[in-house]
Amino acid sequence: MSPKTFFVFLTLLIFPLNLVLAEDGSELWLRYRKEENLSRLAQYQGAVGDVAVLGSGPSVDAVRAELKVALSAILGKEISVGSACPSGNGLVIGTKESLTAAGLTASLPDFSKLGEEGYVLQTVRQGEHQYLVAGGNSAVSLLYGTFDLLRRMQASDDISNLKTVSVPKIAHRYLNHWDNINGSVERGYAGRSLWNWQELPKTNSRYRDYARACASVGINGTVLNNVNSQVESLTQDYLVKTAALADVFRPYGIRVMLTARFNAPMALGGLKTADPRDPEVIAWWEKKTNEIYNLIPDFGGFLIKASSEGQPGPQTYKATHADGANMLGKILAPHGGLVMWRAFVYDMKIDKDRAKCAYKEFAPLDGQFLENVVVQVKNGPIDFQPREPFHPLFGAMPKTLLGMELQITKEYLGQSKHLVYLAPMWKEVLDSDTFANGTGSTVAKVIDGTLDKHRTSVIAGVANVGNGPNWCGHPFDQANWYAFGRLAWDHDLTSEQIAEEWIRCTWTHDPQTVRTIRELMCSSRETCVNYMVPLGLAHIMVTGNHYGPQPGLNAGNGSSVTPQYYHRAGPDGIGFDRSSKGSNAVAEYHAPLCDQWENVKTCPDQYLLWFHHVPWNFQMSNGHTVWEELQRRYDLGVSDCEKMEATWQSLESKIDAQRFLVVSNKLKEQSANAKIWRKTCLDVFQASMSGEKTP
Ligand code: BDP
Repeated sequence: MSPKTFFVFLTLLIFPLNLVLAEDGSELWLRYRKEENLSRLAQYQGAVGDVAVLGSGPSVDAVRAELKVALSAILGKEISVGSACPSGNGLVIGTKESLTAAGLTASLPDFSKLGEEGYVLQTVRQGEHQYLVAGGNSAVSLLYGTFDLLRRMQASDDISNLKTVSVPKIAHRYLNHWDNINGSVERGYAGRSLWNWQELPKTNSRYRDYARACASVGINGTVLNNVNSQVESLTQDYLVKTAALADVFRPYGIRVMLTARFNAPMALGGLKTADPRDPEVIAWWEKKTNEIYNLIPDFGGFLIKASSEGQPGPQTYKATHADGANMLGKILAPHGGLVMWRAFVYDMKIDKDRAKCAYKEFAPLDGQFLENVVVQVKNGPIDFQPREPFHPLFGAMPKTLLGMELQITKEYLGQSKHLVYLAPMWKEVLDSDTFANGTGSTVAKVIDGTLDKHRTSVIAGVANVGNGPNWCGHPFDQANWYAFGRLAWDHDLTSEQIAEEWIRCTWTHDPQTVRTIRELMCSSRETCVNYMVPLGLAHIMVTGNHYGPQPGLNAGNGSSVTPQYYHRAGPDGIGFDRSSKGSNAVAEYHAPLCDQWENVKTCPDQYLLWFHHVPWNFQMSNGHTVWEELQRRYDLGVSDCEKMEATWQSLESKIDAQRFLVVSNKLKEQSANAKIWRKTCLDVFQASMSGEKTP
């Protein structure tokens, strides 16, 4: 233990935690520290030392409050935020009308292209004065413009001559909380639920900080409760509590939504059926929906997990997903609400290959869903694995509003113990070409609605926040919340850009340290794939908490829940044959992908064992056999974890002691875990190879 680490350790023992944890991560990326570079500080003082926010209302008040705190901290002196244009140079924030009244719109771009949420951030010269102007068409757009400016200032960027126009590419950018009303969080690794249902409708300051953090990266909606839904959430008592949260979030442009259990008319309404075609069922949902909108006029809609993992659904009544979703869609439409109907279904009676089930159930329904029904599809066809090819539904339902569901909480990627930055994984999916409409039909264009000309668009991220002090468990998991929001706003941003922004706001401006952390983050996902599921393996953490490796558990009984079902290691080889000789899942993809992935010689290494069962002596393109290559990848995963540890140690003098120690300990655990993954998996594969029964 270095002297510095020892000191922190000692202090922690002696003093109560909150006295010494100056940097406990609770401020997220909104730390607002004083600008240390003096010439930059002078520039900032000139540009934003005098501030006016024009207009009034709750969102404008939120802009004022944020600017007051942030600018006072960054400039190191108390800043007051006025409401009339400064007489000299300064920052002016306002909607189009107020900026026009102040005579400031002449040199600004056309506001009609900004929509409701887009903003312009531009340096404007007027007579002898220079103004930095943030403008948009709505009060919430001003909040987005403000957070953009504050991001630049926190990163110590030059703001002397800005000319930015930013419009979100995806309309609905939602978090999905898998929170239960007893305060537990399904797949949550950062403490208990943020929502204190016991105390609500009394609110606390954490709710506002949550809203600030979400708004700062452009997240504009949140589903408060678990997809494995409890009907109690729809009772009047809980709706009043939900309304209290909605009131806190509204100024920050965030709408609330709830999951709804499909059989609620029975469980809550005492009806004998939940058949979506039954008039009494429809009347029950109508009444419930009206009750919700009376309390929450901007309620976003329902998220439904139906006929999946024990959740009730329309199939019980021989109705389809479209019947169920449209019943609710019709009821929500007059209120402006959406139905987000999940496509996470895998009834293995439909197909023995789990990866094919959702496609088979949903693709034939294309064109049957109402306009305000979103079919919410996970990024890959199985379940949030460290690597999967994109879900084939993204290329198969042009007449349906498809939303994408990503998982920010790293259920299968080391949870809050491993450092894994997820932006590269999400970019891989977003940038994948579905070829649905020729070359360039990327998943991003499918879900932002541009490929098939949909009127709206949805992306959802399963949240990783809890009530723990640093919100996300691992200091680096904050980056995943941040990256989700940034990519949802603009999927053209690169993982590196997002990491760089986040590091500069969260850790340091020191160029070498920023570069080192960025490289460490950007390679971390591939490292995780290598020590967990290299070469297209998947679901080696099948049961229970989905944390550690279980390649041999119940091997061989052929059910959907055994790891052996997924990796199929045996004396003849390893991998799941999804070629035309096997399950033919490749056929769910458009040419040229289906041909490329069908052929073991052209299938990329990263998907080899996803699509093919190959003999142990199969020759990889680098000359290794698949067995040698598996060993090499696991070794690489382990050695890259050790490198991460060493790299982090080299930053000790550059990082505040508290967070340095937390990350050091977690990286140590990650390296130890990677070794366990390597040993457990390779032992089981080797045993399978020689036909031994695995434990
Ligand atoms: C799986 C999770 C489970 C979720 C399910 C879902 O293990 O807890 O309920 O996904 O997405 O990954 O519905």
